[in-house]
Amino acid sequence: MTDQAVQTPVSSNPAGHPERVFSGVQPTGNLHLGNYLGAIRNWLPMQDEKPCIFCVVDLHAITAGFEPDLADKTREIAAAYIAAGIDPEKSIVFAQSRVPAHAELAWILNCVARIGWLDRMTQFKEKAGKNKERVSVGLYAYPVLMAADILAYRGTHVPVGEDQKQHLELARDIAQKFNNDLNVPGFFPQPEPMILGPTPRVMSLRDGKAKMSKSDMSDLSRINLKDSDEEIAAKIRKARTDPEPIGGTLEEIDARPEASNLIGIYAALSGKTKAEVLEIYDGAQFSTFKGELADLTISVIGPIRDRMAALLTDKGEIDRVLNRGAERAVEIAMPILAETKKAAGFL
Ligand code: AQP
Repeated sequence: MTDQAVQTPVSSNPAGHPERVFSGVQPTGNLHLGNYLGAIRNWLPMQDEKPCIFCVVDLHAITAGFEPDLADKTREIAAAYIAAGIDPEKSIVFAQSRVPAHAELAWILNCVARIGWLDRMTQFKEKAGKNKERVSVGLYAYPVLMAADILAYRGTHVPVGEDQKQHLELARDIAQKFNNDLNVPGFFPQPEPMILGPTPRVMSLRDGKAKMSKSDMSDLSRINLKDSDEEIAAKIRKARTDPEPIGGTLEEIDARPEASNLIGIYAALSGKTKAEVLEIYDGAQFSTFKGELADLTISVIGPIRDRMAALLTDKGEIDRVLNRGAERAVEIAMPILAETKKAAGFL
């Protein structure tokens, strides 16, 4: 960042604010294996270590256009969290739009973030493509809302997939610039990105150089958490690979993007390292490997999908969980917002 104000090196939490985990998923499209392996699964052990807040970031879901069935998609993500093992008694689970502090803090932080910083965000460039003039202001300002999501709770640890690293760096810069500009050292901690596991970026099954994504036009590019066993097996069978058998060193396999992606997925789902998977399948044809990867994927995703479906038969109960979560979130966020407004000089 070029601004002088953010050059000073500081500890990420000099004021010693209590540790707090914050993360979220937007309710757009279908949740996929990338969301699970890159984010949700890594949240589970954190519940026993620190207070955790897991948000369904529905305000982010409208940046590329209003979502039909937004409320149902929000419930689906909440059900996925719970089905994957998030305990809503322990962790706070809620919808972002139910806590006004996110949007209000985002406005204040919009006045802290610099246009030059946002201009560098690669996700915006990818999503806007050649249509920069026609996409919403919301899509452009999305990373500032993300900073507000975290800082509204003084979040200290943010477990995300690798694609969100740049946005987290921006959130750190915004926090520090607010603290510096208003001369309130340590007011906001600088949230630490936690990018974990052997697959911090799960790639598309159709193109090993593109991220697995909800918005990919091809459903064959991703394993959705809602896919049937047959769909999972068929997508893995059709996944692109190169003609060579599995083998070579880790560096050699990493130079083969599709092969590396499938081995990484196997490693993440089995709890092994990529090197261990390479050793087990050294010399194997992809046809054999894919059959075993499909069985493994079904054994992990199948039970989550079934629990999700069961939870979604009682929308009222999901709404009760989200309402209770929102009440708990408001209790934390509103005093921090009040302090922020005071620091910023509002009446
Ligand atoms: N392919 C991925 N590999 C690893 N982690 C991933 N995440 C997303 N895709 C992958 C992580 O999932 C969390 C929630 O992301 P999100 O859905 O809120 O936004 P996103 O990163 O923009 O995900 P998508 O699937 O690509 O959505 P669309 O297509 O709607 O933009 C984050 O922690 C993210 O890193």
